[in-house]
Amino acid sequence: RGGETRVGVERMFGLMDRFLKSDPSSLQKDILDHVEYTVARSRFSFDDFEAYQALAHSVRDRLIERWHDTQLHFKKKDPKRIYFLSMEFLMGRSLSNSAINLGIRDQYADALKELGFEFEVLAEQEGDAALGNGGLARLSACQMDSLATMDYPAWGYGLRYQYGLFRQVILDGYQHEQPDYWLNFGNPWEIERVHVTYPVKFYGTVEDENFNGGKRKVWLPGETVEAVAYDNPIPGHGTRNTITLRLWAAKPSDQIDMESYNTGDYINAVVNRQRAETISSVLYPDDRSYQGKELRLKQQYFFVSASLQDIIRRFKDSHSNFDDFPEKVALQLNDTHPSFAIAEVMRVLVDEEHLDWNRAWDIVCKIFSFTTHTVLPEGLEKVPVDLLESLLPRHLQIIYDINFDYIEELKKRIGLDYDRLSRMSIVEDGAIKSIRMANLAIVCSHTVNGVSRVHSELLKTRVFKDFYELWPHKFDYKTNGVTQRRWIVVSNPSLSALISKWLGTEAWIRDVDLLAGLQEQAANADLHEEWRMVRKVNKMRLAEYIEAMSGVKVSVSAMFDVQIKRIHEYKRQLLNVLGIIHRYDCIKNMEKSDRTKVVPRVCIIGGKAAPGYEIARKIIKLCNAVAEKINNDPDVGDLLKLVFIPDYNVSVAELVIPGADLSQHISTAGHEASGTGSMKFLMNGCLLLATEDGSTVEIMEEIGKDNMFLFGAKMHEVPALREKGPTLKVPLQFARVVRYVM
Ligand code: 4GP
Repeated sequence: RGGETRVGVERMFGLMDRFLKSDPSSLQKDILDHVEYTVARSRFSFDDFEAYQALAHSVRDRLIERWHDTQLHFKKKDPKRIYFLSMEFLMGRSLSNSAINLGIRDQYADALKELGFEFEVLAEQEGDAALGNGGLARLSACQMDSLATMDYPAWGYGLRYQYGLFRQVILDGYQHEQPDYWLNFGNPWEIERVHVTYPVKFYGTVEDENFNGGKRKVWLPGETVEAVAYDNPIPGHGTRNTITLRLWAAKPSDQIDMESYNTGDYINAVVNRQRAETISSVLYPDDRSYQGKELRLKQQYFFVSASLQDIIRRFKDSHSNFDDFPEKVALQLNDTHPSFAIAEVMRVLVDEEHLDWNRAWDIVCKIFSFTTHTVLPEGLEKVPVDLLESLLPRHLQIIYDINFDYIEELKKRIGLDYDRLSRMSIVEDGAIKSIRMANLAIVCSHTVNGVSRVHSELLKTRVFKDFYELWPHKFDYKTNGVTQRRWIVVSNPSLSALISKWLGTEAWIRDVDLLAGLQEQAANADLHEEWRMVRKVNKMRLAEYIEAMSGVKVSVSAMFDVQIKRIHEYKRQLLNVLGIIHRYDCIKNMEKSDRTKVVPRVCIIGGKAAPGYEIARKIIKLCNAVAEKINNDPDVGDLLKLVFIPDYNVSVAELVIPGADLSQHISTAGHEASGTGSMKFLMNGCLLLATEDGSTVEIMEEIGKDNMFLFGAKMHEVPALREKGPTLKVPLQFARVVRYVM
């Protein structure tokens, strides 16, 4: 540590010349240096992708400066830290967002122009980081941006999957899945921390050992895997706060198993060790149902164990008494997926730190809070006891012990109501004995939140009714939000400029409530005209994309009617397609003279189906089959088009949303926990056609009933309608197609 002498420190500061400069010629020099030394191309010959790589590294340098400062600041201040544990983060691209949040996007654009490059074009070279499935995962990404912007001392923890969400390719109308090896061309946004590694253990046995005149449990694991940290700095907007998203990758452990090497089968021994890496190799592509897959459980425990070792290490750096732990640590469970963290904290405190059980339990009850994202019963994870017993034998014992104490306490509170006791138990007896992860999370968390007011009501009155009656104080809701940084500033720069101009400030980029100031100009014809122009340009961009992706030419003067989200029965893309068939049929049967009254419409649908979800896959096929028919009917022409946009992801959403006139959020009432797509469309000035479900109820209160097209049955009407059965008639010519596909 010779550098830490006074002279050494002064010399270092002198050489660093403080922070990197962001004037055009410094940026140009920086980019070219990265072309030469990082990308290792000649500065006289490099293509767009190489320019993107150099640009990304130049932005990353500036991120790193702030990131170091942030870490140092929080280390000194030692505030309570928020740890957000999530199996999924759907980050999308990073370049524009980072440059904008650092406040130097325009400087880069100018600098690049002189070098003969366009910022926008280079930004499109970046692939999406798709380490998640749907709403839950994109919410995590938005939350990281907001935590950074709002100056929170926050950390995100997750998994660095080598394969993100599959790429969707449409062949003959059917979805085909292709692996997304997103790291193929390197990832400039992450920093590998070779020295931040932790052993994660699996399998083995639990033995009793003599300790302090009594007995204690000792877990003798059968397999050890190494977790290596990859840090992704997340910059806030208008602040130097730059927080960390730490993702773990699995590597074979350093501990050499002499046994297998001594048997002489060197090659097999190496190959076996290499298997460790499979833990973080692939994201499960199902949203909501993951029951009983060993690899999935391994992933869950792997990231939880590494994260907690890291969190506890950080705590112990400046604290010696675990009673202070709840003052310094808040652990947010993003759905039930990271719930093993509860048993893991108990294990570490009791088995490794030797706290007595009650003291450890007291600490656990103060540090966890739990967000649930679903109302669907299949979304509530269950882990078969058999599997857990072999994979994490000590954790199973701990969960049993927690359950025992809890049920005893429960009996005192509610008496011997065995039905209710069995419903509320963490352990489910039955053909397959399992652990109910949601029950574990509720019992041990101080707060359980739904993601909209309606969702929270459903949790209290249906999904977790028993628990609500017992602990009403635990239940709360936090209606989801989205970040305007990504969903206006990055994705719709022209609208962003328009808003800043008319509000006379950019402060809305940090404080979204300021958008309400536009109300004063609501009747201003100039504003309308400018906004219409912005929309038109965005529609042209989208129309070009549609033609490139699907070969369909669409007219920008038609209404763009969009439904983009995961394909799910409850989200009712099927109903949308049936509606389109009906519209087509009406046009066909119309007098020619009446057709002039029809508003031309381009229906756009996009989304991925979980590979094992047959009906969802068929909905995609149906959509493509109907599109084929309609788009090739010259008699209908521009009056109606249907486009299925393949491989829907964050970047596609950034392109589609600003160009939409109408967007559909037509889930069966009572099924969408919140929904966040609606908010993104809304902030881009798009009209909503929506059921009264999830967040739309609250959106309607904000914008007024007159500004939304309410659709379909209300929640209380749904059961009777289900009873009655279908009433919709599909026209004959399509009935065959529907029957054939479905
Ligand atoms: C989703 C919900 O379906 C959606 O309503 C909500 O807006 C979003 O989470 C964020 O809270 N759930 C999932 C999931 O994505 O995997 O359960």
